[in-house]
Amino acid sequence: MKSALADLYHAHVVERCRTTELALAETGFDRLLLHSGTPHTYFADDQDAPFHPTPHFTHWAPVEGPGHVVEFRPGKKPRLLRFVPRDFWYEPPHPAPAFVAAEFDVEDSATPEGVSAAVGANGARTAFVGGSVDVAAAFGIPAEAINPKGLVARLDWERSYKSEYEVETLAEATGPAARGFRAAEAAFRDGATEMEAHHAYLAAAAVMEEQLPYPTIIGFDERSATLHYHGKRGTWAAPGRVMLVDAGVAVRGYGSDITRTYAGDGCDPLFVNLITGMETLQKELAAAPRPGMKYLDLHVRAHHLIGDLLQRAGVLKVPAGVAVEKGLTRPFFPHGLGHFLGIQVHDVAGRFADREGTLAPPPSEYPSLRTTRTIEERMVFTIEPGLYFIPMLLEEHRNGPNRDDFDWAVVDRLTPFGGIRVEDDVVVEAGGVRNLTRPELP
Ligand SMILES: [Mn+2]
Repeated sequence: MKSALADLYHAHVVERCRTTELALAETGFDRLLLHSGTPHTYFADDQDAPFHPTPHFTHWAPVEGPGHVVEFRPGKKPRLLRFVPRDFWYEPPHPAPAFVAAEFDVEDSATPEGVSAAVGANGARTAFVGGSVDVAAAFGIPAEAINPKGLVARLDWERSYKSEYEVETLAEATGPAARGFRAAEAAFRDGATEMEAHHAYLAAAAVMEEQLPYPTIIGFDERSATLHYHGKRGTWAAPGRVMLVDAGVAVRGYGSDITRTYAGDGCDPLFVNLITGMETLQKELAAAPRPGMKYLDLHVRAHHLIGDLLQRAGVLKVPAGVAVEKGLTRPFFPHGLGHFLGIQVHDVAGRFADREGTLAPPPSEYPSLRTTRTIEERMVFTIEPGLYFIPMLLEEHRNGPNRDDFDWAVVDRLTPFGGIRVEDDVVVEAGGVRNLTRPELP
């Protein structure tokens, strides 16, 4: 009997066949080879970096390991050509799961030459997508057919629209992450270090560090204001008063991306108010997306809400409208409201204007915004407003023409507590939006 997962995955592969057939026709190809990748060996060493498969390969087949090929030809059953070395040093890849194998003609080879032979002869109308140019050359692919720009843009574009299989996979990646967050919070409240909170997260999520979709960010106090803080200190003098955790879990190659900020004993009540205020405005923003809206408009709305919160807290002395107009919320919220989420944590095509890959860059006042798209059904993105006290960014305002719009005594009082970020993953549906994170982690 077929499982629900097998049915969803079948529909996903049918959709891949349909969109890829169109993309190939538009770009003059009639066969596509997706290569899972080659391990990266560190220079002058015999050790490899953790292996990350080519995302376009994962889009078709959640099969781990290097050297595999998915072959698609319109009208034909796709083939999965697996590289399964006879090896006693390392564990060979597991067989493809039954729900995957059912969608492909699967052929295993013990050597790269065997995979190459299974790929067979190539004409000019075969395209190769993957990072291993040497492998493509060994397959006989001409240079202009290796990662052709127009084709890759179209494949990226289609990844903006998640199938039901992908949405359910991302939802599945939330449960273990939520268990990790609860354990990290408990460790924090018990006086753990950043490193101990990180280990509590890994243990509760039941993952190894290298399986994470991205390195966990666990920062206490002022370190929570370093946007991608990876230090995870193992010692310090006193317990943390604020903890920011930004972490996810990967399932079948798709990762969740969640952030929570916790106040502990000794946190300034004004900073606690800011955390509560950020949670309230984040929930409002996460419920707001509708098909037809521009993501940029949500981002600007976030700046107004944060400006309002900063005025109520006494950090800014001007109303939100004035603060946004003068760019005074930007040092506190220097990143974008969110990004596409999928196989890549910062998923592709967020700044595409069309399926040909024309870029739609963000406006100059918001250079870090990763999503400039009009919101459509089946898009999955994060909603992650932030509010930080980053001395480097505040410096120019402290001595600038707008210095009197800030209460610098309040800024200095709150700076030791670092920053706040609250992040959920949402999928856009016809009637509104479904929050994938909150059901597991309110
Ligand atoms: Mn994120």
